[in-house]
Amino acid sequence: MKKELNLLVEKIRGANSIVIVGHKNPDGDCVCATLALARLIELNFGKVPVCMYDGNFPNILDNVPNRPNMRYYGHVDVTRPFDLAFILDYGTEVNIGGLKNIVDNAGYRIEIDHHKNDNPVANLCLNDDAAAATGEIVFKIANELGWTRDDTINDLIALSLLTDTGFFKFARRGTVLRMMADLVDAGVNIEQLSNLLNNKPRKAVLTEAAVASRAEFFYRGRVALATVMRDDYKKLDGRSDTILNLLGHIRGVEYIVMLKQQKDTQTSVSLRSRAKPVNTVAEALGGGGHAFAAGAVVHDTLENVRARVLDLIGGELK
Ligand SMILES: [Mn+2]
Repeated sequence: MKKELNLLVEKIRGANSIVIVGHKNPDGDCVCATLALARLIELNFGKVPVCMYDGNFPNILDNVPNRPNMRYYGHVDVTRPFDLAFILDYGTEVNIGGLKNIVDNAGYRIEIDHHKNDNPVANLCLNDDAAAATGEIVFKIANELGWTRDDTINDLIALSLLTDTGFFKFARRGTVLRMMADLVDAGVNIEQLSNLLNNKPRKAVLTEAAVASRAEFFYRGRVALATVMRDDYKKLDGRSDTILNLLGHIRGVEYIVMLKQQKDTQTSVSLRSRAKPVNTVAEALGGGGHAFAAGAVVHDTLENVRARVLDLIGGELK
């Protein structure tokens, strides 16, 4: 690690232009790790990296520190290649989306990621698939190199840890909790950070509530199924975890399914399970994911996909 970190410092020192990107449709970890790294470089090297994203920027992140520094790539002049590109939290190459050219054209590439990935795109990889968030790796790098941090950086790192672990529900190691303890001692206020994420448009939340209230139940209440029709899908801006969470509160529910009608013949399936792993069901539909949270996008009508999902889950319940 020492050798890699020295190389990282050398590359930052030698670069006149630096870009930091993440995955398409960025989430809390992606956005906050990106902004934290940018601020760390600014504070410790006096250089201001350009932060860019592709896809939709989630409303819940509109109040995170330094949010205005994160720009949609289509609005940035990128005719001149960057000396150095950081690629954060991206998982696999396809997730880089429209930022791919910017990454490819950069003089040198460094990636920092906590996803399993057999085909990294960078020259230097600072990856750790045991880390709970990309922000965890950024924090570790900053500490090992003795970089100065400020309140903005601490808040951003804390936000990346909080969002990617579901406020520590999915924390598998003590490391991430010890980091959070350090951040709280340094002045981070978890309640404040939690509140600043409450920033969804009214129509999105009301639509989520309406969809949840129309849920159907199968197999004696062991399966809850919510359906997002096309008109509602637009109001949700593609994100609707609240629906899954709400249905997960119901006693006796083991599987939660959310179907979204994206187009007439394109239906997205989100699956959550409290019992057996559900990624096998997602894989049978051509998707994948984690053991208890998985999904797929199926090129078929809502009705057909609904029948297939219920059939597959019925098989799991036997
Ligand atoms: Mn992440």
